[in-house]
Amino acid sequence: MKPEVLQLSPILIPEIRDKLDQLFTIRRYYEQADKASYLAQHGANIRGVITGGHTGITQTVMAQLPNLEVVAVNGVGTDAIDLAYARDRGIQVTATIGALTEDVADLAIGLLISACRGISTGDRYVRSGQWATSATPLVPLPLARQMSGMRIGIVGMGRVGRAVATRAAAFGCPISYTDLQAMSDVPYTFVADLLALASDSDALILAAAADKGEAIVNAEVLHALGRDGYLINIARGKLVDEPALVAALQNGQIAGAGLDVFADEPQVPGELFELEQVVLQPHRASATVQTRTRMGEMVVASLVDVFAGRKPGGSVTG
Ligand code: 8YV
Repeated sequence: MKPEVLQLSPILIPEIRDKLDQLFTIRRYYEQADKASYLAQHGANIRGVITGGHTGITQTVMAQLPNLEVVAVNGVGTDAIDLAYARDRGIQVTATIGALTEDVADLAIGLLISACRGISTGDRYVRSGQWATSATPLVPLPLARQMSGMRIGIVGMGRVGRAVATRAAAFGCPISYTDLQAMSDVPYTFVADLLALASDSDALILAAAADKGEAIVNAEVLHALGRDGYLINIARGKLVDEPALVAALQNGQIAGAGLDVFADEPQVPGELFELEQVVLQPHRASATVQTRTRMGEMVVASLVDVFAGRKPGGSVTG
């Protein structure tokens, strides 16, 4: 009998879907209209769960899976899972650690360039036909902000933070960072205080885990970032006080933002739609074929390992 696995969020790579169906009986929870009866029907047989990083799994759902052995996160963030509860029940939680570092860092830099240089604005301008009909076609839009050489402040010097730093360094950007402590193995400037980091940075890039669920980027931090500063978030929306961010952008207290993540996804504050200096993405920093394939392979491997009684790679529960 194949182990039963409850899938909470879709997997888009056909080869991974096939592999999952080959090895396990996959219960596609996310497709069910009546989730409560589906759980009542299948909950007792479920030995594994597949879920996304920012969507996780609630304790209420876990409580209805009495034989659950493993939650395989198709992502790196485990902030949407009660790890203490999982540990208490002996449920292993695994994540695709290392698989998406490069893609997420790429998008952070992409968002920064796009926000500074107004790439989306330029694209909209050309598509709308405005350029062709402009009275001054040689000066189509206001001048942009140079990205090379910007002082970059990185919040969280983990895998993604480091990958962002490597890329930013190639653009000639001086790099500072904050984290719980200084890291002896990186050549960048450690700044313990987030406010001080924000005020010394032209762009603040959020690459931190959000396990504490705290909105560390508040009105004060945004004020410190200042009217020439940009905020880039490829981590978690809940790291930012979103109403304060909207106000800071509307009032010109910061220059712009590049956001892949939001506090209440897929809801995005409508005020942001009106702001040209903001670049928006629907949480897709890891969404490339290459990375999602690697992530899917890691998800499959951790399920296989746990069901075979082996310690899985990427375990976050120890
Ligand atoms: C994914 C993420 O969008 O890794 C994470 O924690 O938030 C993202 O990479 C998500 O996990 C996709 O399932």
